[in-house]
Amino acid sequence: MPEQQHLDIDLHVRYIQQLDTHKDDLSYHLTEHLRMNGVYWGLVALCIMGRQDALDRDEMVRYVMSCWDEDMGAFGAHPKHDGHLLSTLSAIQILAIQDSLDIANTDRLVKFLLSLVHPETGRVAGDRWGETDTRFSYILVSALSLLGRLKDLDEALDGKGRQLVIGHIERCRNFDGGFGSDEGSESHGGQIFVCVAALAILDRLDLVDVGTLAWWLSERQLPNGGLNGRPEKLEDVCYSWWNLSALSILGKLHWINEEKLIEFILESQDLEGGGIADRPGDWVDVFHTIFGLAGLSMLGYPGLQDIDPVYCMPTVVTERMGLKKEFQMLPRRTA
Ligand code: GRG
Ligand code: ZN
Repeated sequence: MPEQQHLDIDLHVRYIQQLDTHKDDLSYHLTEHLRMNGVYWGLVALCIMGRQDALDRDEMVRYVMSCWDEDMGAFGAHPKHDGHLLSTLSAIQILAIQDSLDIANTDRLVKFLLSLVHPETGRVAGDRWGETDTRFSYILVSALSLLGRLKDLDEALDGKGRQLVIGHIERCRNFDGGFGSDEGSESHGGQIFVCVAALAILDRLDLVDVGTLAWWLSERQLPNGGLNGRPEKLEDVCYSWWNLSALSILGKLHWINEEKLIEFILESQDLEGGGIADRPGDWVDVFHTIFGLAGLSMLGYPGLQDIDPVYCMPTVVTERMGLKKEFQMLPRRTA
């Protein structure tokens, strides 16, 4: 059997450091709408590798604040972009990790967040234009929790806010124990993470059929060790986050073959330029880099820091903020 590859931390740190240095590339401009998410993914990846300081903290905080959309009371993906829920959660997470959340306009943010809950169905929209998805239910709950303002959800909508949001997530649960993006939508690893993590924050994991869901999630592991997000689909490194974080919250991480998954993630590294791809041999990107590292961290890979599966932030941060919930981590191995 060939010797197992190792995780090249120094190379991946350099890969993340250089992401922002290609400002003349067309692709840099084409991905502007993902810039705030990208900064968050890069920062959390560095934190998992124990190298948070590899990007300048003050410069990052200044960038986040330059994306504030004063009209909307939310953060955009880049300066002058309209505020959106997706970039707003990333901005709040970055500020929290950098211990600078006190400079955000919390009251305006809470108002923006609560305005996105549908007063009858409990569905949550991503912005005022209205596309709804359980992703946004999670973002609402996670952002309010990080801001220390979950109680505002209780008081919203004539005191029915929390129950409305929970009720909608419950209606998105399927016969296979999984969750979809809306009522009647197919179960999918990504939607399962958002629904299970939102219920964990709201202390309503009693609504999850743990045995059935953990079985369905463990069935997502393919013979090559990688996980897919739903039956008959290809394996992809990012499900090492979406599926595994849900298993961690449910206390069933050991229902997958950890050795084979570790091997699959390690094989997806680019050992020349750094970064991790969706599967071995493909182009790397920061999205699969953070989620590959997060998967390795939950699996106890040596030399990595713990990641909180509920918030996708370093556990030291959620502990410091008093937000850490119960979840399972495999014991950290020694090198
Ligand atoms: C804080 C980590 C974090 C997230 C914020 C945006 C969000 C909340 C969650 C996204 C959840 C989600 C739906 C993830 C799935 C992303 C993905 C890999 C989609 C691919 O879907 P398909 O249908 O791929 O293209 P498959 O694998 O089914 O072929
Ligand atoms: Zn992917």
